[in-house]
Amino acid sequence: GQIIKLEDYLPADFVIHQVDMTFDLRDGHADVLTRLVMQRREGVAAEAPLELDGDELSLTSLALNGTPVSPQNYTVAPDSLKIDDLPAQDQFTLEIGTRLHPEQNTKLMGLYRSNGIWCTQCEAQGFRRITYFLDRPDVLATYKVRLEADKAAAPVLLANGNPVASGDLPNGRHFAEWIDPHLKPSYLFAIVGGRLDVLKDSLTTISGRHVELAIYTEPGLAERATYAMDALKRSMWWDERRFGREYDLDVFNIVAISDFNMGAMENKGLNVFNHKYVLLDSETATDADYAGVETVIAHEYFHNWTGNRITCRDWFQLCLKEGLTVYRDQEFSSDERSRPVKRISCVHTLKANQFPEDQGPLQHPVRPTTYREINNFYTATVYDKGSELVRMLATILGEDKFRAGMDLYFERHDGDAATIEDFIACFAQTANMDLSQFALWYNQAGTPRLTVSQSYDAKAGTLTLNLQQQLDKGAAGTGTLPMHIPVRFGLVGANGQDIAAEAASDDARVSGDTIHLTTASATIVFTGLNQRPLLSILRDFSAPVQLQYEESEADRLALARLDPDAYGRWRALTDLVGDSLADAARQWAKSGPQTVSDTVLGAIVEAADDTSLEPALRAQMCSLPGETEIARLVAEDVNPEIIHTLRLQTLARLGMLGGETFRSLRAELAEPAGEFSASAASAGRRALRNCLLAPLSAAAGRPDDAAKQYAQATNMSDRMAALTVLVHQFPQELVSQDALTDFYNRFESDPLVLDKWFALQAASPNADTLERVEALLHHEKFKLANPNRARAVIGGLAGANPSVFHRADGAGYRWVCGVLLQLDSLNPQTAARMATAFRSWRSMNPALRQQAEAALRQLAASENLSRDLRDIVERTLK
Ligand code: DPP
Ligand code: ZN
Repeated sequence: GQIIKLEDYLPADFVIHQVDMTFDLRDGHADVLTRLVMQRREGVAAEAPLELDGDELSLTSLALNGTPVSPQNYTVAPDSLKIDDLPAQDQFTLEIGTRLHPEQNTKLMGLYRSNGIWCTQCEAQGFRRITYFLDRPDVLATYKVRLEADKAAAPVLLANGNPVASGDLPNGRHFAEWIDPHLKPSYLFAIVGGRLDVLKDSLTTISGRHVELAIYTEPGLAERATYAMDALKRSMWWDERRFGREYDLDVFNIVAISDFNMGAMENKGLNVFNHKYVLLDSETATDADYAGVETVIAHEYFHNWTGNRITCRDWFQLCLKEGLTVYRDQEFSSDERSRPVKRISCVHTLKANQFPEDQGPLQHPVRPTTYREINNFYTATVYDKGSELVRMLATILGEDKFRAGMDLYFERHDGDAATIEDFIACFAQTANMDLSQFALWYNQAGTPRLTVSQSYDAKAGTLTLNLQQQLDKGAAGTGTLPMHIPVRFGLVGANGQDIAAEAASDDARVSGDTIHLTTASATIVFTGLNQRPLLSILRDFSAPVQLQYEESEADRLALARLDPDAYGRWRALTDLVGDSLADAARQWAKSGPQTVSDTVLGAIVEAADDTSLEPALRAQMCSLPGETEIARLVAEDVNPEIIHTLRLQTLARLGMLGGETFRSLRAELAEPAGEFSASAASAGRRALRNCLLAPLSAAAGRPDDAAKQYAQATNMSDRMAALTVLVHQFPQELVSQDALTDFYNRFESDPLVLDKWFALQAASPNADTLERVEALLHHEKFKLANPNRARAVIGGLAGANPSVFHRADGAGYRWVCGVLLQLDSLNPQTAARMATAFRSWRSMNPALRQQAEAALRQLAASENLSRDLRDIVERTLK
């Protein structure tokens, strides 16, 4: 495939002022007529041809200013349309007819049908699968869309913008017309048609605009969008309050779709969602599902300003809208729920998803400079690290200057297709700061190591801190210059309070609770200390770095107990537990079975029981890191089998130590039946209660508690927690099989819940899991073409079942590659995404490395790999 480079960016030769489209939706095909009002851009050579993008298109008509274009004046192929002899200066209209086959579109890009519903997905390059177009984000136009369909098949017809007309047509057909008055790039285009239920509401914006809100679902499910609607309204109000951003159309529509590649899509005024992020109630969804819906609803809504009103100049700038919008949705959740709990869960996600990406063969900077397939750059680095960079900017500037920079960005770039440089320039201006060193964060890939050491001089009453940053060259081969790292910290006294310390040296700037490290190394001396303080370092995870800090077990235990900063307590305990497990796993590989000390596990029991902390935070503190997380900490020559056994044994020991405490906590936290609330506080209590079930069951070595909880569960969080313990810890027991059968019988007709049933079995560490998963592929409810179902089974195994995926005989690797090859022929984007499970193969032990490489090489040797999957496989092998 061809490599696209940022440095080659040039604006298009032509501009598109206006787009008018008519969709004639029929069973079996759809005819699209697109009328473009265009003009050669000033300064472009008069003889330059117009080259439009296409993808698997078939042209049915082509006219210029109303007259058919003669065949010698154009060249057409499924992926391009080139037209010569266009006017040198004047505006012209081009009419392009295309015929589509939505039912056959299993890539789920462009126009397709999901359970009979016509819908579209155009980001990043799906619009070129609908019509020939300048399908690039810097081509902005206003759109008018007319939809025609059979009234019974599609009583609901939606498009971007505001509805302007509708009515009946002969032969049981009808039409609807929509106008989107806002300039937009083609990737934000959307239409939907189908038999849909609707949940309606409305809201008045801060300046008095009345907005009709609607969430459309498949028949019979609208009631399950109640929480999503509530989250939408809260998002709209929050964006007014926090960022001064108001909604700008008369309607805001959301449609929930069963077959969807992404989580959701922010199309202007017509968000299309994976139904997973819309539909829920307490019987079918876990608390994590509720939080996910809230986050994604907010995220897509916030895109209206950060993404839609201000979009990206080119796809290299993806983080301009995604990193910023993730930052905004994280802030929303922090304000709506608990700030430390949200921060901890974001840090957890970043370390689990982005750190391995940064340390492996798929490494790329937050703003990449080359790609072969843009679909493969919707990554944790662009999204989650991208958000961390915005968060650092806010830390460096402080709240007021950050907000002023955002205001300037909205004002200056409204209606633009902008770049990261544009974004940063707004903050440099409002803060009157040179941010060029900060900007390195966007261009240099990799996770810097932040090495910290301290020494206390009792006589002088000083604490000397040395901080060093180092960035190694990784797969991306980008620069390694020192960056601006904001390091938040606290010096904690024995009484559990922060000591106000004076910095004596200005080697690196200390302002308030932040050290600004801008050089490779810096030494800072704090004076006036009459006791050795505990150093609470990198509070709030103020920079996405790998902390290397020789911290004694005693200090970590003390901070886990004393740090007045909740994040700091979690950090100290998590590092203590994680390092202990990683050390034990390394040692085990050399010299046989190891254990984690009771002192460490005792600190977990203490945290679980600390009523000064909110339950959700206690749940975070007392959940052992997962096997993949432990593998990440082990870092090289990983043996997943050892990690699996070590973790299970540690869980059992924790359950023994915590036995009485955990049991009485579980009794206290039990909710009276029938009193379900989805609130963060209730969810936190369930989280704590449920996270204690795993150690208690492991200690007992019996499934009784879990079986009882499963039988008595009145909500999905409790039910899933119990079923997970049964399937993970007691896969062979009859009660576990019975529970799985019961779960299936209860929820057979509910696809979202059934995904959980598939995923859970794929994630079972049992010896016969591969055979079972193979059987699941032939289950009557399995459908490879449905991304959620494919992700449940393939992702359940490759992403959530390390001891089976990394089986010593390589059968796990081969099975995953085999299914990916099948999936690739249907849906390349989803196949490529699942293939990233191999990104850490080089950190495995030599025998596993060999197996993984062999499986990947065999996959790479397949002839018909999509560009998407080939790109991932080849980069992973490099
Ligand atoms: N829909 C995806 C998101 O919101 C891509 N824009 O992140
Ligand atoms: Zn987004």
